[in-house]
Amino acid sequence: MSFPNGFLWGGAVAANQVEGAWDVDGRGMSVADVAQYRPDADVKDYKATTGVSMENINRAIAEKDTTYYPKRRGIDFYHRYKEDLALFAEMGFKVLRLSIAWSRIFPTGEEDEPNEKGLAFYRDVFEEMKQLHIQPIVTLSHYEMPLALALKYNGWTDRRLIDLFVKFCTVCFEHFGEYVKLWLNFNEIDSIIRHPFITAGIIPELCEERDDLACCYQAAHHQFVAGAKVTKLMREMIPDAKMGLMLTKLTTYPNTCAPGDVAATQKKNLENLFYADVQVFGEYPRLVLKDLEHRGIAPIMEEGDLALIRENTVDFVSFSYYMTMTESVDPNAERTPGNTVLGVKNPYLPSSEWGWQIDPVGLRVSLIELYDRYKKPLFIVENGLGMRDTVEEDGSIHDNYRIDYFRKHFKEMEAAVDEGVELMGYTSWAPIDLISAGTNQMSKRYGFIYVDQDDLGNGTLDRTKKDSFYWYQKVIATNGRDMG
Ligand code: BGP
Repeated sequence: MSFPNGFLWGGAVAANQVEGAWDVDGRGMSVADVAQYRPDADVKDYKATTGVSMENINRAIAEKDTTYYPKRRGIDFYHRYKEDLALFAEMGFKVLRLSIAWSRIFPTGEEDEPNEKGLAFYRDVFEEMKQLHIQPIVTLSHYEMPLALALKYNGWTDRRLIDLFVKFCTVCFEHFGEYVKLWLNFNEIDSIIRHPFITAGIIPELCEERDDLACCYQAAHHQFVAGAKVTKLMREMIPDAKMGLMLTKLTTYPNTCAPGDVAATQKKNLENLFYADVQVFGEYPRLVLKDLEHRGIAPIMEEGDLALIRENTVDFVSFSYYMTMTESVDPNAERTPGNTVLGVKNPYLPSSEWGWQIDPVGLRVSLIELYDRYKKPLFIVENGLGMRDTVEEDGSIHDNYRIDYFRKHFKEMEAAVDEGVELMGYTSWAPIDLISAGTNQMSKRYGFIYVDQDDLGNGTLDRTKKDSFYWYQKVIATNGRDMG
């Protein structure tokens, strides 16, 4: 058993969680800059940590300090990218997934001309990666659209966002097409219904005419159309590039073999896969669409939308995988949080402090399900373990729990490849500690590289290699043969 030659091992980050420099070189405010760290919030309640209101957005805009707005400072990748890229290269990375902050290129999303300093930053990053032989895989939209577009249009609920996004992508393809051959459109596109603001700039209280959920499906439709247009554009502008969709793979098992649980589980999984179905098959799945129609929340479509979606499907399927859930019709079943979801607890699985259930076999199940359904190459673009780390007196960090997590997941990945799944690569979330998307904490650490910063931004920002750094280096060097 072995991973294919040329397997793309690496790591994944997002601009809003690492760059910092939120008000530097002409960058505009993004939806990430108003995400507040709330020390008293229950980190297992994702609605409390990701929810927004006009009141707290306005308060955030008036506040220039970064202490409670950690994504404004990130881990200062903006100024330290050379050091970080060198560390990734030392681990042997073949690929790095990163995103381009829309608000660094078009500060409000509506300027006629792009911000030259923003373009220069990414050009420098891609040039440096080229020198280090690290291939980029770039997400065009990763939870960081210009805040101005959320305020003016209520984000992606408005159809005008399609053209604004296409304009941004045109600039990205024009300036970075020579470096970037792997693109992803919308990070975790399915998360619109779970955290509409972060994903699509939707401020629920502005959803006047249609209810919140209808707004979300409308926004998703606009993203499907935009995604199709952008794929078409990419094929014209960079013929040797490939476009992938990006799904939060939320595999759900029936909590029992009671037929009611099985039926409820089936529905959950179809709802999750819906976002990939549209982008791979080029059409809305009949069952989900019917359900949306019954509930009166089906999106309004314009003539030509479905043809565009049909003619411009994606080249590959990428996804994040952290945990699995179960489903039950019993209202009293014990629930547990996952990646911005709440599901029924699985008695067979351990959980992290944040409640996310650890399930390596579920990764194999997910890979096989996705490959069998879509018959497209797959790319795992996020997988990892958020934990608190302890720095020993001598500065070392013994994160055996992280090594154990990855080893178990890699073995299942290998088994899926062995069964015939076409897997292009794997990027861990995240190779370096960064700000949590869901809780805005720094102390929920994912990296092979430790960053000296606490939840309130105290610390030197110095980088230190954890034990897992050397372990992953060995895995990559042996293309997964040595996971010991
Ligand atoms: C995914 C996001 C990432 C990310 C990761 C871990 O949903 O695409 O941006 O951060 O999950 O989540 P968290 O940071 O909340 O632990």
